[in-house]
Amino acid sequence: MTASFAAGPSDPTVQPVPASVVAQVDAADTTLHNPKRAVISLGANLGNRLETLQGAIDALEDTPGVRIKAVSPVYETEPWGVEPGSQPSYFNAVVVLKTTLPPSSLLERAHAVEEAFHRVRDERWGARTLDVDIVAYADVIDDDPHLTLPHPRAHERAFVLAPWHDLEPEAQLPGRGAVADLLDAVTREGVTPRKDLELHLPE
Ligand code: A4P
Ligand code: MG
Repeated sequence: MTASFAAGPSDPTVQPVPASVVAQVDAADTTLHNPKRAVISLGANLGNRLETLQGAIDALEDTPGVRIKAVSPVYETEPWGVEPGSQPSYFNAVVVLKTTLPPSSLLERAHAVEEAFHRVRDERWGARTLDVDIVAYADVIDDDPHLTLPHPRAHERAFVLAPWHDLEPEAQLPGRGAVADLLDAVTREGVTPRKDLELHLPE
């Protein structure tokens, strides 16, 4: 969008485009020509956990403007943040994708995928068929509670860091440092690789 158009032509019936809209359209244009890398964490502790995780990967790939690049190994993990023994264990995995969607649209899509797998939101950290979180989007750092980037708890969770490190040993979590160092600093207790299980890239 050009500045002269934004400033408004002389025809009085044509309203000038507000600068904020110009900025948004320009940002969307830039993303379209320059796909961004995002890291997504998947978790399930109800239902058929492996099938759900694979279904979520396939559904993300079916999103226009999203291409899955890598899928991590599967980990079986003790529920974090709740009384031990009060919930079934999770299966967790991480995917790396490239996307032309801006972060807000990627989050909308993540929620739609959760809903497709009958996710019910009743209590925070409650058991769920599927959780799809955006761990990181390019090098964006943003403390907006609706979409905090990177994910505000990713740096302290072995169930996110371990599968991500398997995929990308050199990865950096924006604002937090090397994933390898973060992983060294947290306990891996209760985070077990399930080498007998496998998720795959969508066909
Ligand atoms: N939100 C803000 N930033 C983000 C982000 N980067 N990615 C907002 C995704 N969502 C983000 O999330 C609540 C709100 O967070 C959303 O509406 C979104 O706008 P939610 O998915 O509705 O609820 P939640 O997941 O129960 O809450 P929360 O606080 O996001 O929980 P977490 O931190 O995702 O933890 N234990 C094991 N072993 N494995 C797990 O996967 N997951 C959780 C959920 C707890 N314990 C776990 C696991
Ligand atoms: Mg969540």
